[in-house]
Amino acid sequence: MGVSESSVKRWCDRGALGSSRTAGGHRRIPLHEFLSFIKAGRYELVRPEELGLPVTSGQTDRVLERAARQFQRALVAGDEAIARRVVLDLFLANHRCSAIGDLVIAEAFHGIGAQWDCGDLEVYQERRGCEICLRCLHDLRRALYEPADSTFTAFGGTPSGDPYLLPTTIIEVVLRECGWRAASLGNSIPLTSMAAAIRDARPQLFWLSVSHIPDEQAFLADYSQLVKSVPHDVALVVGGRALHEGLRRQMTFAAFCDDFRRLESFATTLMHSTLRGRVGQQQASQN
Ligand code: B12
Repeated sequence: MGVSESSVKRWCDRGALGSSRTAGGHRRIPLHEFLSFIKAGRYELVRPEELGLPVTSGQTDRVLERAARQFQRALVAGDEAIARRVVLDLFLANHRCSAIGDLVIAEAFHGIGAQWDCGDLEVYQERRGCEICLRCLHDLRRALYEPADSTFTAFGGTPSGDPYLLPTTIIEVVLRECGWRAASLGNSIPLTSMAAAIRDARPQLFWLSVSHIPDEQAFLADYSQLVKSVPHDVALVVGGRALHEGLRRQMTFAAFCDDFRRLESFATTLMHSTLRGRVGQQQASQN
């Protein structure tokens, strides 16, 4: 951070910077606590490489639109350092992960799709770009706080035959940022197996990310079986480019969201209404 050791100790002792003590009496600061402190105080991250993070540019007020173009260029060129720096800078500049997902990552990949369509891109460039992007998302995941309790648990993934990993990985990060204990199960999971995961772990929210459906009739049949097995207290949220209106009309769900910012507001509302419900129950039992 470029500040003195005694300042850091003082912040820790005042509780301004979350820390714990090691057995030897040293202060230990979790990475997510440190990054939230930097974000809240608008401090500069002087030597991010010491923490295994990409070197930031120092320009924290990036405009998302410009960032999307820069991110796309870095992905196409295979420049991982720049791609990771763009994403981390946006995060440190207090942009929500949902906005980074919608306005930078999805935008950059739409651009990559268009370049690929016009024959301006080799297949390897697209695949390499996806790998780099997954590593950028991993950086965000490391930077976020992991809730210790499982009050708000969420998981999800993509159904059989859907190889698209980016949306489900972005959702994990978006929900973690709003305080959910969220985990992506990955891609191409049979819906019967998703039903088993829901039965085993009973999350409050389950997301199904659908970007490609090899056989729509088979998908609808498996989906209706999944819905029958989902308990009423689990919110089933669906989204993804393959869920066109005609298909959605034949499906039942708690919410369809067409981007990550809508998913974030749905998940936040769900958290608040659950908490309100609990307070109401406590008050009723006290009366
Ligand atoms: C990367 C990519 C791939 C990779 C994916 C790798 C990986 N590990 O994820 C691979 C190599 C698998 C692939 C394969 C193919 N692809 Co492809 N692919 C893309 C590309 C470039 C990016 C997709 C992506 O991840 N975008 C990032 C996400 C975040 O954006 P998004 O999908 O738009 O999501 C938005 C919303 O839908 C929403 N959302 C998405 N999911 C969810 C889920 C929930 C719960 C919620 C709430 C919201 C939500 O959030 C986003 C908004 O911000 C797109 C181009 C594009 N325009 O997107 C083509 C694209 C989707 N692919 C295309 C094609 C044609 C193919 C292939 C058929 C190519 C081929 N001939 O083999 C195969 C299909 C193989 C198969 N079995 O499915 C076409 C589809 C055309 C069409 N009309 O459907 C596209 C549009 C490219 C193009 N311009 O032609 N592809």
